[in-house]
Amino acid sequence: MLLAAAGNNAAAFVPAKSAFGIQSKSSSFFNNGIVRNRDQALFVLNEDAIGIDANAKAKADTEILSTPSITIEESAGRVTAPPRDLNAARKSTAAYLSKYQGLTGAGIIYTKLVENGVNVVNGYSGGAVLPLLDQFHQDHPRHNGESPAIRWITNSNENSAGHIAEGYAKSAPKLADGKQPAGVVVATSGPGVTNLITPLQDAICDGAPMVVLCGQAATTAPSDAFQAAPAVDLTRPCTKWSYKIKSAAELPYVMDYAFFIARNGRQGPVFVDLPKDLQNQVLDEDLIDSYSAGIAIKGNDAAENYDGVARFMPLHSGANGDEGPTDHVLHLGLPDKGILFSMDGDNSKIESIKDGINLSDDEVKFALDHNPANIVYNRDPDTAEQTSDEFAVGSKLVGKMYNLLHKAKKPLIVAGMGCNECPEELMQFAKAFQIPVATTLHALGAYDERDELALNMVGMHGHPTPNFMTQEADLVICIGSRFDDRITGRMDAYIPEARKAAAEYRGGVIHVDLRLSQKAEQVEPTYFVHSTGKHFLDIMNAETAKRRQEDPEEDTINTAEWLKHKWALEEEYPVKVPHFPTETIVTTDDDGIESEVQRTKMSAQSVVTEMNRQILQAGKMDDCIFSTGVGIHQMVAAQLITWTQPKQMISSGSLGTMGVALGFVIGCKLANGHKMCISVDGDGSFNMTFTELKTVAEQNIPVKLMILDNESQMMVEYWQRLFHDERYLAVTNTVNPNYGMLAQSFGIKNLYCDNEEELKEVMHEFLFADPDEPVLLHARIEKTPCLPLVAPGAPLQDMILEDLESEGGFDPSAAPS
Ligand SMILES: Cc1ncc(C[n+]2csc(CCOP(=O)(O)OP(=O)(O)O)c2C)c(N)n1
Ligand SMILES: [Mg+2]
Repeated sequence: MLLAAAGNNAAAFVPAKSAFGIQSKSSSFFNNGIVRNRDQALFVLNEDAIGIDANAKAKADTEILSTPSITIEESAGRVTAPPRDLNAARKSTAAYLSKYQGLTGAGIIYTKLVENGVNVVNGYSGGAVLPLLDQFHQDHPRHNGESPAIRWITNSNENSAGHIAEGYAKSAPKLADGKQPAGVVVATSGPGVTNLITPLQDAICDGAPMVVLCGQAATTAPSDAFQAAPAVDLTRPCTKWSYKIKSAAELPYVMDYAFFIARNGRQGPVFVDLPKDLQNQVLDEDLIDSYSAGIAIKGNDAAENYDGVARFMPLHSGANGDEGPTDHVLHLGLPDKGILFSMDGDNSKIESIKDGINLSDDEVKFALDHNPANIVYNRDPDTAEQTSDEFAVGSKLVGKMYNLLHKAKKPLIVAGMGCNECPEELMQFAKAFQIPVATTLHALGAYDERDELALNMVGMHGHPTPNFMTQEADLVICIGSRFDDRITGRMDAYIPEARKAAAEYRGGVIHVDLRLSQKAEQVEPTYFVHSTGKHFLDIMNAETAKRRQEDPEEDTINTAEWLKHKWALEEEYPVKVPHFPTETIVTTDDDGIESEVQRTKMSAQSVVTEMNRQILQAGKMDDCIFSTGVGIHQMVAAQLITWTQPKQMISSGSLGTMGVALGFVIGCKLANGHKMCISVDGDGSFNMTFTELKTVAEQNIPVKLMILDNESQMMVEYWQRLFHDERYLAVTNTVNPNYGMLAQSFGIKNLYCDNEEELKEVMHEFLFADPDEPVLLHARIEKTPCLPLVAPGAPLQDMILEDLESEGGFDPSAAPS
């Protein structure tokens, strides 16, 4: 529906079939994997406005699309042609801004939060953010005495506010546009910002969409003003976009852009720095006029207009700034990562398109990591020659890939985060070829573990069977995972059979990722599909249906032996649950009367197994979401919970941040009020952030908080046992609080259990007795490691399976990081 004209030497694009359509691309355009002149993140006016040349259309092959943050109307019946010259651009900018005339910067932000569908914000107060905070107050005149559209939640510190927003964003159901909502945080300058660095880094690592809005010292303040911090510099490396506004007039664009960037491509956090005076600045006619008049054209004098850091200005959409119409196009972000966008004809919507502007290599790389091009690449193992093709039903390389899938005798799917959006499509694909499916930590539940093809979690603490089978597989289909070292073991020993099969044209590696930069980053793929997991599965499922309709012979399955092998391995190598001997102990009751009772100590594994059993038995697993901290308890939960739904395990998978479980579970409950949200936390992790119990109590958020207390940072303690001759340092939590009393002091119901005999009953009460109020369970457990553990530096199949047996003798430098 849209598209830009191209200048000299620039790529031309056909209009998208729809705003969310699939595009194709000529091979000449992406030979050798080099793509030029493609800005997937450009936003321009509608195609009529730009006047696409019919010949260019005919020659063109593809367009890649990112989706807009706001619904796009089809161009038919669209409003008037947009401006074609600078004056018109200025006028239309002024017209758009006048919608917000009379509001302060803070008022515009609040309005834009509402426009972007935000209904809850977590945060913390501070002088620099007072004007924005005030907007949330229910007595603020903007609410006309009604309840505010946005629920404001005060946390105990900004760090938790960030984790809550992340938990919200990671677990929330999709919005009408098919994408996750962003979690939103409001905080003050200086320490407010620095407290947010960990959640921002966590969110960028795990691809969680977040919009973080922080106050800043006034633009007139000196650089060393009280609580001023170089917020944009601090947050730039851990955000997709970090920007300090220069005028309240920018805010309508900045806010839409912030949500767009956070929620599109590979999702992630954005940061907006809000000087206090600009939060108070009123967008009046004069400001609108002066802002609109300041619009410049990017052309040959582009350098003049660049401020070298972050920029925001309308610019010329013609290639190289030479010829072409002047459109209402805006540029935000760093020069090398800037993203161009524009409002449509009536200036009410952002549209995403691409354009013929020449891009630098960095810009191309950035753009291609945010917008899948739907191209499949094939590497010939003999000649190393690369070919590529459009990724579409019936294309040559898709046909070849299908043949390989059909031929393989030992195929295995590694499902990563990219499968979380498409569990049905994944199951359809796996069933069609009878391929077993292993999942990464990020994708637990993307394949229902109750199904017979499920292999459960793969990797360092994965189940033994998927680890063994990965190494034996002749074809590895990795969908939406980056081959992180946590799932591969020693890289040069990874997937030897698939590598051999690739050389013999009977297998290899199919890698699907929406980031082109992941191609051959860790593993040289036989096929690389630059696409989303969902699109990959849609196309392969459609190709399969077509082939089988044409030839029923295609329906034959070659994996029967392979599946028998799977079930045999699973029987031989289950994940073990440590049990302790039963002891007879003497207890004294309140009246001082002694009696003997049988007591069996618990392990993290036995507690999680009992929880899992009861939830499954009650038929409630689909209605549960779990968060974890980082440590043994996290891996035990990953191994032993029967995952049935994607986004059911909310954990810090990439950064491995302790202390997130409480914030995450609050965010999960805020986004999924009807679900049972349970945090499975470790004592060390919980100790980091338990101040957030205040938020739980104050807001009466009915979450279930389980603390697996082994008085230790057990994961690291075990490494010290294996790799440092039991010299334990910094890992023992000898003085943990009495967690029950701690909960009690906030008025939160609490339970305690330290033995298997009482576990069943206590667990039942914890899970089912109080659906509408928060409950804390202090489970006192013994120290047990989480096994299997792939020995560091060892191949994936080389696992420590039993405690005691395989300890010691490892190279200390090989300890996991
Ligand atoms: C913020 C942070 N600091 C340090 C670490 C390193 N680390 C990984 S696991 C772990 C121990 C976790 O202890 P606990 O939460 O009690 O879990 P357990 O292993 O005992 O189940 C540590 C210190 C980390 N991942 N995150
Ligand atoms: Mg612990």
